[in-house]
Amino acid sequence: MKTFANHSSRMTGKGIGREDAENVRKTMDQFWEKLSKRKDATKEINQLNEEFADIVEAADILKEKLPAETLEESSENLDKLKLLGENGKLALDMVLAKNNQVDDAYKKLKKKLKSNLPALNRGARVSEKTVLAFIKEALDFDPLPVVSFDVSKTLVAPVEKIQFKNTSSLTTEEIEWTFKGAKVEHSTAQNPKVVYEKEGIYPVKLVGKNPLGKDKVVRQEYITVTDLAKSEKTNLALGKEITASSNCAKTEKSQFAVDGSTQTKWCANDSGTHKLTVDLGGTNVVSEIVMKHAEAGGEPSSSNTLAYRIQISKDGKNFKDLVKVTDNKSAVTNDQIPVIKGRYVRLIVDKPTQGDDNAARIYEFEVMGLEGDVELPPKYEPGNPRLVENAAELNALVEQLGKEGAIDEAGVHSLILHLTAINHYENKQLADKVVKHLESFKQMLEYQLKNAVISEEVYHNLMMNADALIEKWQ
Ligand SMILES: [Ca+2]
Repeated sequence: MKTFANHSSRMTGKGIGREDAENVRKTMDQFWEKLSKRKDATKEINQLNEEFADIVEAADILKEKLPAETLEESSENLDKLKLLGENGKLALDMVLAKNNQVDDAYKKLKKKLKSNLPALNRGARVSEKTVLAFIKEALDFDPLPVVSFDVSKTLVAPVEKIQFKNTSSLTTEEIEWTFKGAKVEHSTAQNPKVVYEKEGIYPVKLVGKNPLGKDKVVRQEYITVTDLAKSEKTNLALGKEITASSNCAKTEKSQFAVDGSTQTKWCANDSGTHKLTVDLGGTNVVSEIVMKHAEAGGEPSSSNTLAYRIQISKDGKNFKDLVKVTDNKSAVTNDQIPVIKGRYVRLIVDKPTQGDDNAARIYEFEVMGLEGDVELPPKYEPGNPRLVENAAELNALVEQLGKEGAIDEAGVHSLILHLTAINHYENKQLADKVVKHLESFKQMLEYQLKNAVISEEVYHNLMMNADALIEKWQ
């Protein structure tokens, strides 16, 4: 048992519990890292168990020893602290059950934890944020890869760089991007920079794997490349007509969300869901929504919008969802959306602040894009490269490239070794084996590209053919 002095360290300032338990956070991060990579996390599991037990014990001891008047004030906080400790332990047990594939125990614990979650999110403020964060992470944990990504822009001019960022789960060990129509169509980098040379609307695919499985995200018509994007994007909402579900005061009306100033805001605090709708005055091209929340106007970060949705409409009646955010903490949000035309853009505030405060505070609502109903480029259609039908044809292609001097003799030899195996499994109709060997054929191509055995052009040609065969057999 730890000393009482240690327990009382959980009482800080006005609240109970530590704002930032840095060491505990570090242990949690190490735990997630090891668990995700299927390494032994016994040390971290023991430390976390001890930490959660310690929180429960601290709450009990404080309740017993505090003078009556202090206790009256903080009794609710102490109950909450205890609940956090108990649920931290539950979360840890749940994750381990999931990881060890004890499905019944996992389902039971998850159900319990989910039903406890509302009580942990509301009521007395306890600043043990670390444990609450851990509980939420535990509920999101999946040993299988979960793939996702962010992008810096969805509307660019030809040859303008786009920065992609892999945001897949820690459990995702290998990734592969496909940028059809881009200058370089394949990448295994975490955060590749991508360039498109020609106008068009392009798809993006990200596949993630680990030894337990794979996941993928495909976004069709995701990147729009047009010469029109050479000029600066405009804030289409600036000074436009805007309406809101309600306003806190005359000086905090909806128009202050589109006046271009972070000194002024729209505030809404009625009981219903807060909404803001801006009329862009005509059909425009929208590609990005920038919002400046409470903190951007100098208020506490706890007042930043936690959850919101953004929708668009051509007629002001039928709206389409563009963005759904459930866990924002930032002062400024920047949501990239695949280019879309519309006239009315609506913000729905699902959770106005980080806590119980129901007032929405939006200092600026910026709808970025191109002015007017301009003509967008056509959807990208890959030219008609002749794709092979089977390993034998791919073999012939490799030999042809060898003859042309595009691949040296040793390079041809190693590729043909793979293709011979693939041909064998094709004949036996063993799809799994065909795909597996095509994957190692692709790895060989990557190795050859890296070692300058083949050019980027040959690499892409063979890669595209290998992918086509994989798609056929999957
Ligand atoms: Ca403003």
